Amino acid sequence: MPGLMSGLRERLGPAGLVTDPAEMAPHLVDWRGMFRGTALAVLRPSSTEELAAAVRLCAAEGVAIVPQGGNTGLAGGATPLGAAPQVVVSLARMTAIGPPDPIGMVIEAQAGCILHNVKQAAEAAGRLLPISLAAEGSATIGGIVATNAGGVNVLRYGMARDFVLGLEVVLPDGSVVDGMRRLRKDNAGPDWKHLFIGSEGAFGIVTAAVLRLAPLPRRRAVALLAVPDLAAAISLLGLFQDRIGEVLSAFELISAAAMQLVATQCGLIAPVAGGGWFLLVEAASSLEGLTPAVEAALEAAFAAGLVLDGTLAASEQQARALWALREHLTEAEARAGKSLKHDVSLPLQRMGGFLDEMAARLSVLAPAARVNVFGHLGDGNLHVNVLPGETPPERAPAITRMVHDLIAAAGGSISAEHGLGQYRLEDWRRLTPWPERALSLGIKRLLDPDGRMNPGKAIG
Ligand code: FAD
Ligand code: 2HG
Ligand code: ZN
Repeated sequence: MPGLMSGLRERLGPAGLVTDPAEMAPHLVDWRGMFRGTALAVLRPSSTEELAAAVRLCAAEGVAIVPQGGNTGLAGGATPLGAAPQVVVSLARMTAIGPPDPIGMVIEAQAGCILHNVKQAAEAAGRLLPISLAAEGSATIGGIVATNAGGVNVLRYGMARDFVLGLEVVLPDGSVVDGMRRLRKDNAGPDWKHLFIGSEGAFGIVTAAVLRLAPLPRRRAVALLAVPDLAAAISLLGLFQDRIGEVLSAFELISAAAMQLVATQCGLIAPVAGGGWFLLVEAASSLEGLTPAVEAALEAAFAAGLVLDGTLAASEQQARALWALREHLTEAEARAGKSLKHDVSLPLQRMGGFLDEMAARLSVLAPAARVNVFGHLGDGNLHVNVLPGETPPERAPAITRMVHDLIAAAGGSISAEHGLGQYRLEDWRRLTPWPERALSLGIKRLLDPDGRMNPGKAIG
């Protein structure tokens, strides 16, 4: 398509159009190397206007668009399929961060900003952007919004959706919708921004966001606890909700197997004697009574026989070391081999039954496989990842189908926080009842009638 390429080159300049195969290569594969595709080019616009002009040129030629942020997604959403002519649009050059407003409690950022940098800017003004995940050094605001990312603080603060006050988006026809309002209250018309939050690039391209900030807690208490079983972990969640619920900011579950992987693959050793499960618990507040309140809750937990062993970090350095165990779980798993990821949520009371049934079925389907479970227990979200070992690769789809079928039967979700991408689309089709699927497909048709936004991902 020489006409399109010369138009794009003219509009984006040499820094904005990448066609060299070596330079394009990292944009055509996800970070785990699970999904690969092809594209005509990688576009790197430096402004919303440039991006919109490029989208119009693509629309005129019927070329599909795959938005890409930090490429840390875990569902293949940012990897082009290459079935139809398509370009990757990287937001990497759109990185402006506005000055935080500490009284209005907002910050503005372009879509290509790294999450960590926006958090730092907020913290410099004494405020918190409470979206926290191990990939925050690479994940971008556009990707965070487009996946409605979760992370380790959802229990207290909510998902990305809860922090988006305003959005700017480029629609598939190249028109720009400027909704960068800084309002907590805005009932003037439908709140269309929520269609784009979590839409994984299937409706349009997010170019900037106004994000709500929270007060920055000046103190935190971080504990690592070993518990005998999942029932004890769930009871402990109730105990902490009763006693320190207002300040509970993370309640993370780590299986003994996952902790073992962090030790063997990353050399990080838990300072607590193992039970079946570990919990990483964080409470945060600026109020002085935080640590005594957490200590009292821990005493009650030990007295109730819910905890086998535990440690409360005595310094910020120790707190960071405990968090490092949690933050290395994905890396440790990746070092152990290519796993089958299952990012599920389900009602807490059904979690134990689901895990038992899943283990039983897996032992028949893939006896050589190992399960690596961890997750955000406080949100009912488990990462039930399967390391296949010597299992024949052709059995992978059956394993994932089995896990997703059990989740559907338990009234859960097959994508709690990572999105459908290309990885879960088929199972979403299979498991979503028609009226609900028809609704999603109708919205897709309305916003992207030619089906050129991230085809084969998220919706279809
Ligand atoms: P990408 O991977 O580039 O893209 C993700 C999706 O968003 C794709 O469908 C893409 O097309 C679309 N997209 C990207 N930018 C835009 C845009 N500007 N406009 C429209 N669509 C766009 N996720 C969680 O929810 N919770 C976690 O705790 C968590 N932890 C992680 C830990 C590790 C170590 C890793 C590697 C990943 C983790 N993730 C987690 C997944 C991932 O980091 C998030 O999904 C993140 O939001 C992706 O951001 P990104 O900029 O890398 O997006
Ligand atoms: C996390 O909770 C992320 O750390 C990644 O959502 C989960 O690696 C995974 O499966
Ligand atoms: Zn997670």
